[in-house]
Amino acid sequence: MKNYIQFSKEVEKAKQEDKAIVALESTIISHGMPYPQNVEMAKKVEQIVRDNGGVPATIAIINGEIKIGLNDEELELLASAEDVAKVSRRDIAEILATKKIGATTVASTMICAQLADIKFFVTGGIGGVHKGAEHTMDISADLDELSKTKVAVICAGAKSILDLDKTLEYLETKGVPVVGYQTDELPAFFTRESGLKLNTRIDDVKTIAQLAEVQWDLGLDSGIVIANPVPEEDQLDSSFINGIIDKAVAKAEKEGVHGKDSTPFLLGEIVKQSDGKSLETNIKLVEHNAKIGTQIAVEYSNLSK
Ligand code: PSU
Ligand code: MN
Repeated sequence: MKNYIQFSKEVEKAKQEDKAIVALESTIISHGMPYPQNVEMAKKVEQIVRDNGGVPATIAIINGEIKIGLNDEELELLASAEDVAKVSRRDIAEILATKKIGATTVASTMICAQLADIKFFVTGGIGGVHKGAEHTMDISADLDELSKTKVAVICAGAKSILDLDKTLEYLETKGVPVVGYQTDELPAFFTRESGLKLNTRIDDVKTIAQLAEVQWDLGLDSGIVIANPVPEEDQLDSSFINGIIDKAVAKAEKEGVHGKDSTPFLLGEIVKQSDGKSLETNIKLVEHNAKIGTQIAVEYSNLSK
């Protein structure tokens, strides 16, 4: 195979020193948050990974290369350029071959992380089964990726722009372990609770690292969802945020937004309609995921030492 992968200096060094590397996605930067909060968030999250003993590897596709680890200039480009493609599994080859700029989603970040031999990936929320999927068939490619790619994804659950019940059912069907970190419920991104009980709760990071080791030792080559609720003090009032989400979903339907534009449209509407409150919470929960996710990655790398 031709080499499509370009490691940053920091990640290259981390590989040689066998340090815990934590993947980060770029769609959250390019299509998930407004500028300049997006680039500030990206840099802060990288620093949190370092502060917790890991090495951050933000992933994107630039000029025919899969970049594993971005420099400041590349982060700025992803955060502010107008023509950044949203790249899921289906789009990777096109964006590489045509040498465009692409931001990777959960699905494609998992693929690139696996190619780079990185096993832990921190983000905000995963994609899932959209509301009304029984008519539209809009189900994020993130879910199938989780069923077949060996990367653990630390997130705050999924936003209730999605049908969370069906999202959990889909993951169960596909055999993806969903672990609640210090919670019995699937967190609903902006809020700690969704009313949906999880099958697995684990309260310490070491046991989660051990679960990952067993899963992959057995050749159960799927992803793992580690659901880490937003900190208590940062969560939003559920009736406030769900009211905004319902309006955003209705607006998307009225305007005929669909396909890959659907999630970015809904995320943008929520930030606007909440006067930036949702953005503050979004940033806090990603930061918290970076801390817990890095602790898990460090524990995992210690298991084999
Ligand atoms: N949910 C969020 N923020 C995000 C995304 C989802 O709260 O930024 C992004 C992630 O990159 C995720 C993608 O993988 O949206 C899912 O898009 P789709 O539903 O089109 O698969
Ligand atoms: Mn979709």
